[in-house]
Amino acid sequence: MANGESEVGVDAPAGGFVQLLTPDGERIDSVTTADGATYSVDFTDDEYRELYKDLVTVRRLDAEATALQRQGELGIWASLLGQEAAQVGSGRALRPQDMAFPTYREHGVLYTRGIDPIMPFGLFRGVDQGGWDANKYKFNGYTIVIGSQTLHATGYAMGVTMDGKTGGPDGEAVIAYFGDGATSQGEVNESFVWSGVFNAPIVFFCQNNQYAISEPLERQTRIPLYRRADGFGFPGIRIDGNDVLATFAVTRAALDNARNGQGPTLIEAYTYRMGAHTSSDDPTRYRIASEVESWKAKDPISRMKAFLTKQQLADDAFFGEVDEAARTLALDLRERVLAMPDPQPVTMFDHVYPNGSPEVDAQRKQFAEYQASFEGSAH
Ligand SMILES: Cc1ncc(C[n+]2csc(CCOP(=O)(O)OP(=O)(O)O)c2C)c(N)n1
Ligand SMILES: [Mg+2]
Repeated sequence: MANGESEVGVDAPAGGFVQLLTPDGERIDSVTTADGATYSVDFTDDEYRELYKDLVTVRRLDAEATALQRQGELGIWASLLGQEAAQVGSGRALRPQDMAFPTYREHGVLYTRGIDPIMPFGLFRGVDQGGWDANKYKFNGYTIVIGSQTLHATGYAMGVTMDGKTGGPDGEAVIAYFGDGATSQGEVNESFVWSGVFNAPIVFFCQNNQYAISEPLERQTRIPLYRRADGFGFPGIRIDGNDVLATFAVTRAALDNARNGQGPTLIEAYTYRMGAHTSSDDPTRYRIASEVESWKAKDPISRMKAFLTKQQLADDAFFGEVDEAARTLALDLRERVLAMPDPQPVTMFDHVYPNGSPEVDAQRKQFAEYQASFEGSAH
């Protein structure tokens, strides 16, 4: 909850969180936090159904990517499984003019920005750098360097103010995505300082999926992450990150506050990484099955399905159509991945500097010779 506490929300951690849809699919009309802000959503029946469709679609394309990685078609994959509501809810809360700075796991946000979902497949296959136009879609390139994008986002947000682009419904706001682990990085804390003192129009959206690879949350912080904002002088709020409605409501309000000159907000989306950190990780080495099971009961998609069913907003025919459309998209992605070329490792030197550098050129030459030494031999 926001600064000042009460135990609210079904299955909430101590201190509570903003929740508008319980794990059983019960709708909570509105939530008022200790600082007096009230959160609610006012969706049409179609908008509720569209949100459900988004959730199912991004889970399906993520599952296809995981399968393709296992079949040797992608070099690695960072799955969003379990984090669909945090990503779809926050992504849909962005207005068209808002700018997003993702990590490497934000395939769901990417999808909500209207980017062709094939793009991250090329990146994780190693054949390109992602390939989307960051300015056209207002969604920057993926970053692997933990926390670095929060500084880029802060600088960009300060620029938005300097360019006079804030204010009113058409004003621009910025969102920076990062994980629980990233909060230990200097960059993230520096971003908090700069955004705070410059009152930058930015929302810090932390997906607390409970792990930084194998490190659990209790090895990362002594206080709930949203309370870190107190020390930097801006509001922090925790939401049920498996609740797409609460995620939408709180993110939309924080972005609108930012665009209207009220400065940054830190949102902690309390969620869970259901899969491995990446396809290179084995989570059974550091967490127990019962923990994963307990989070299955809080699944973001099944609660939305339960809600739609109880409210008679959707029937089996609708759910079947959504599944079929997601399957068709996944098969299309598969075909397009299979048609991609093999990665050429030597291209890793291509984008280090825009105009080249003697040192990198020498490294490229050395690597190309090394590679050529294998040619013709079985490897
Ligand atoms: C600066 C830096 N240090 C270390 C790493 C290695 N690394 C990759 S992912 C990761 C954990 C990140 O955890 P979190 O921020 O919680 O994000 P999540 O992967 O859970 O989404 C680390 C330490 C890195 N990529 N960059
Ligand atoms: Mg994490």
